[in-house]
Amino acid sequence: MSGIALSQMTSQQAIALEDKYGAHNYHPLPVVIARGDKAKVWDVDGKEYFDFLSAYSAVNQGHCHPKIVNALTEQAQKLTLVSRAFYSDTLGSYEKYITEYFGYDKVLPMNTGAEGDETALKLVRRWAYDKKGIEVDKAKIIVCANNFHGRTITVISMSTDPDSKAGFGPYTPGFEIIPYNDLDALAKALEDPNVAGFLVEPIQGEAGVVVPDEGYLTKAFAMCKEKNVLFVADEVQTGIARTGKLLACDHESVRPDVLILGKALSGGVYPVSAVLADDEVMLTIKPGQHGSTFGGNPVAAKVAVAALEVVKEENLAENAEKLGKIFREEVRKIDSEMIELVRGKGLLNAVVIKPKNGKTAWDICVKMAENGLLAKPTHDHIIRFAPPLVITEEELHEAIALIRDSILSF
Ligand code: IF1
Repeated sequence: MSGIALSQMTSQQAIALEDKYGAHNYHPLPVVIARGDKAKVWDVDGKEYFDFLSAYSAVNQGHCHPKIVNALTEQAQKLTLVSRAFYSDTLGSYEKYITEYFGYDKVLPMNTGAEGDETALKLVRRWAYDKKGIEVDKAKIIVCANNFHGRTITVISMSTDPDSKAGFGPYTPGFEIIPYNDLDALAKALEDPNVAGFLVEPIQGEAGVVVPDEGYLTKAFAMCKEKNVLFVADEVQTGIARTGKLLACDHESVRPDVLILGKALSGGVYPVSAVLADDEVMLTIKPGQHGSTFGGNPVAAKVAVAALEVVKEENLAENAEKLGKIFREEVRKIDSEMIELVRGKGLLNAVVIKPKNGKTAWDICVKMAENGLLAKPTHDHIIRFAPPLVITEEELHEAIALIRDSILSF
């Protein structure tokens, strides 16, 4: 497929159309992708790239995984959407499958990660009033600085990132922000009897793949239990085998009271998110109190089952664990003063870049794109490297060579 134009459109035409007719809410690398397969994508000119972003960890199963695409196309020709005004022949079996897969009583199906977080926040508040007995409208939820949980108004009300938050006020109240990976700060915040939940990313993705100290999740969970506070894990980005275990919480055998999933729950084929919890929490929401037109639709149900089956059938967590170790070991060997540090778990890694002669992480990403590897900086100085978990060891070594050549070219 090298060099054969894959699309009638040139890169320039595609970019110009997006610029003229689309909102300018992104600043993409100047690469126009036309096709994806496994760990690779091709641009409109047929140039091949390793995809080291994986649509922010949504295509863990690899681009256009045939089993997942087949699930989509088969169901799409039978029944796509009936809304939850009626039952369907697909939702119940999906709900059974996913609740047994992750070990929870029930699931509340949604579409995007942000909706998953919003749903979790509503569940925590309803549980606070109906079960914990907190005075109505007084529930507090603790979150961490530098979090990323989505782009809706309530979710950015919890944010400390000016880009995500500034200029969108007034904000939703009821959130306490503490430093990440700081148990003393958590202990202090938990003293407030109105605290209902602690919402945390087991690894902070957008913040730059910030891995907390060993034991942080275990101790934080124990402290929450002691204070009858719900431990809510946002595994939208870290879940579905990305960090070398099915869930990032599994590295510490922590079972969140509320688990939020998204992105790779569909293998990047369709928007699917889910919130899992046991009956005590889940049944605080009654008919008519929450929902979504597309939540749990037949296509999403079939796609999610296929995507989760692939994770097990292809041992994606084990592959992520093994190849992640190789990635960090090999990239740490690159002899460049631009590499400040390499961190991550499984195949969710980041390299912190020290600018050199005015060259930054962005310049490295542009150079890597020229060399056939796609990655994008998160904030100014950190490059996230997150290939599809189906990448082979041979491909990984090829990719590392491209990363090395690109960085050493400065
Ligand atoms: C963008 C970031 C990553 C997430 C976690 C919930 C959501 C996300 C831990 C919301 C989404 C995406 C959103 C996308 C870019 C990407 C991202 F840079 F924005 F922060 F991955 F780190 N929880 N993350 O990471 O899920 O509603 O998007 O389905 O908004 O630019 P969503």
